[in-house]
Amino acid sequence: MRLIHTSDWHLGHEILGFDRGLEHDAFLDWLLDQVEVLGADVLLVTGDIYDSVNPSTAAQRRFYRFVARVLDKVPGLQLLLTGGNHDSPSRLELPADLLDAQRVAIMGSVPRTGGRPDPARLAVPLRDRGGAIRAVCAAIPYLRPGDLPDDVGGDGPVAELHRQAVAAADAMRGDLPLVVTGHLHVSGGEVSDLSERRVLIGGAEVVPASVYPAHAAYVALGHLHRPQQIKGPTAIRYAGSPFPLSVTERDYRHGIVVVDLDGGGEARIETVQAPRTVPFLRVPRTGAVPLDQVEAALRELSLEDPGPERRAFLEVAVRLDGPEPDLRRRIEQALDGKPVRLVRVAREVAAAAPGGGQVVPAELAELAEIEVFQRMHAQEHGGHPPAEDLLQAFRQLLSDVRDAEGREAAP
Ligand SMILES: [Mn+2]
Repeated sequence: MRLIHTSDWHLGHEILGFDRGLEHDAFLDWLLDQVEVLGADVLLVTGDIYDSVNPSTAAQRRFYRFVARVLDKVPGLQLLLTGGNHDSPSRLELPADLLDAQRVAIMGSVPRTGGRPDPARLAVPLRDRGGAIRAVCAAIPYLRPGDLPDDVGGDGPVAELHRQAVAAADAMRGDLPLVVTGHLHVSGGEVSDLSERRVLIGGAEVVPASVYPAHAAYVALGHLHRPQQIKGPTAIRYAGSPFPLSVTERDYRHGIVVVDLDGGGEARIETVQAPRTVPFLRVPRTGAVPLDQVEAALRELSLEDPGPERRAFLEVAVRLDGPEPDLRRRIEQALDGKPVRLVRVAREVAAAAPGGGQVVPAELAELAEIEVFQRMHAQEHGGHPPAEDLLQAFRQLLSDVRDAEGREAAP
């Protein structure tokens, strides 16, 4: 049987106020074709379907319309959706009662039995287009503290949950292949600079690849936006986001993963790159150059205008010797009339830190809280970084605030 694995759509995403709807529509149209052309039996989406727990009606309409179209166009296709940290579990599961449970399974959070999380109910049979069960999935969504069982194994509640979910899937599958999903940061995974790091404070949510059993044929992950394979006891993959969600994701090869499972529990894996609807430009291509050179390069940009929603996104990187209060205005002036959308100005401050030449983001909003704390400490205390116990206290404070906010507030 053939699965298509995709992830981290972030429907409703904006980049500095610029809507990504056109890119989402293009991706979903392309995905629909791929599902049909590649003859997929199951479409697996591993979390962060929406960009926010409270997505716009436009984002929800886009999602529902896609579900309706793909089920209609590809008879017998099964859809398995799992929740991410950006998704509201109950919102994601909301349409489940309107849909044929045999064709659409939605696991927003860990199901509960008698008020307690019941990881055994994460097991979902995967069917081919003829309706025959060909594999079983331990469909593990993003895990919030309330999703976790008591730690009876001694290696933490996350490992315990994986054990229970896999045991339930194993009991259901007999000799059929096992698939496991997750929406988390598995160690070894590469983090992209801006989009994900604010939800990964102090490595608290990093889980070792050893939670996945060697007998799993495929582990389908979401959360990290760079498509990548993870070293571990079996085939473990992040599908990645369908297109760059921040300028730092510009060079990733975004796409989908096509997974063929044979009866013997082996997976054959191939990636298919998705077309890029809107280009991401950077001036200069790498590194940073002085402002006058940036201005000259920007004035030389020669681009046709594809219309407001298709204009390229642009990142500019400037090397500065000192404060340059006019930076933004000068860049905007050099870009006057150009059909591009400026989304980031990175500054390289020559002698700012020991080691020199470090590119620092211009916008406070791009910094993780912990970095702001570290920089403020260095600034206030003669360049000294905060001591480890102080950092630890800061992380604790941060995590308490996050918990109080319901954790989902992260970007
Ligand atoms: Mn995520």
